[in-house]
Amino acid sequence: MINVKSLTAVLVSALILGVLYLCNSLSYSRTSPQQNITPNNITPKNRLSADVNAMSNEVHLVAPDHLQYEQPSIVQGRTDVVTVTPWMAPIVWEGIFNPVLLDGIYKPKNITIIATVFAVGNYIRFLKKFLETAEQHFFVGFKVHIYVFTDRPNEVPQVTMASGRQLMVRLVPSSKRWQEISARRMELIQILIEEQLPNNRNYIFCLDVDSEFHGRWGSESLGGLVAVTHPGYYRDARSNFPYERRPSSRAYIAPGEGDFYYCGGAFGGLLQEVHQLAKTCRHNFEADAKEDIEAAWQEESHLNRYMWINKPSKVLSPEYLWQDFKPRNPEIHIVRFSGVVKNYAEIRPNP
Ligand code: 5GW
Ligand code: MN
Repeated sequence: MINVKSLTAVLVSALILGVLYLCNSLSYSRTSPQQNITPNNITPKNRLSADVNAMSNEVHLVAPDHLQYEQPSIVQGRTDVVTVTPWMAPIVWEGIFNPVLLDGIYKPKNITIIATVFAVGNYIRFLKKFLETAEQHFFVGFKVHIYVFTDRPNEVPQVTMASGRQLMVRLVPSSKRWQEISARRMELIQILIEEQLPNNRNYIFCLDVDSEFHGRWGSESLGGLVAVTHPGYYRDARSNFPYERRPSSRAYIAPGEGDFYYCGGAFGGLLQEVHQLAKTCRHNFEADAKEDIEAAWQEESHLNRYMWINKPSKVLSPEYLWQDFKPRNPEIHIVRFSGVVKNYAEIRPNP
């Protein structure tokens, strides 16, 4: 005869065990979703939200569902240029990335791209073309906040911007000496980033105003710390780079040292990375100034020193800052951003 009491006990304990097992597998699937989902569950139509770890958005790239794009290859691609640094950072050239795939990855992240541009004194005349062409080529389809630092707020041009894109104007004092404007650039960038830091997943690019966009500058350029190789020196031996060569300067780079010569006219990255850069360059610039020393190319020299010690995680080819007067070399398949030819006597304040 079956004992009702013992049967109940067995059933209850089985139930408890079952519940315990379920709880356990649920919590397991939360921390490590991939291992707990049988292949049958992953059909293209029902990717589970558990597939994408909430944290993973921060540390690795999540591909959009069902995106069709050209098959990548590890044996065919550009052979005329180097696409990776010795410290394994990508060097971005036309033809090595897929813009559709990259936009598909970065758009859902809902990030904001901040751009800073200084238009002090006569340089305000460059702002209109800069803004108009940014509208056509710079992070199209993304949220973009452009901060203009100027002493002539009334002369900031009206440029129609797409939804999600905004212009912010910040007043800076006029100055006769460029060295003062230049010195304060890093300080103002540092202060701006400190205000923006609560959104530390966002990116910032600091750009020269005397330039125009001619081609896509987008999500392929995103990285922790991003530098652009200078169009004037990228084929040269490092002994010929115009680094600061006096050991008494904090921007000093010895002959035989240094990687590339980077532009002061374009750099960027994640907010906290560029904050560290701006803070360090400003500090070194001011400490040099106290000892009456000004680096050969001001903040560009300090930037080069910083980037030599703190290797950029992504390097942009000279496509990302060309110069209009310079004939294109064969490896330049597209010019994305380029400095205009300017009449120095006309635009610069007296030295
Ligand atoms: C720059 C050099 C000498 C005197 C004045 C300036 C200057 C630079 C200025 O009067 N106003 C100003 O807004 N700038 C900002 O600094 C612009 O954003 C400019 O693009 C940037 C760097 O100066 P550039 O563009 O003259 O430097 P290069 O090396 O690109 O010729
Ligand atoms: Mn410039």
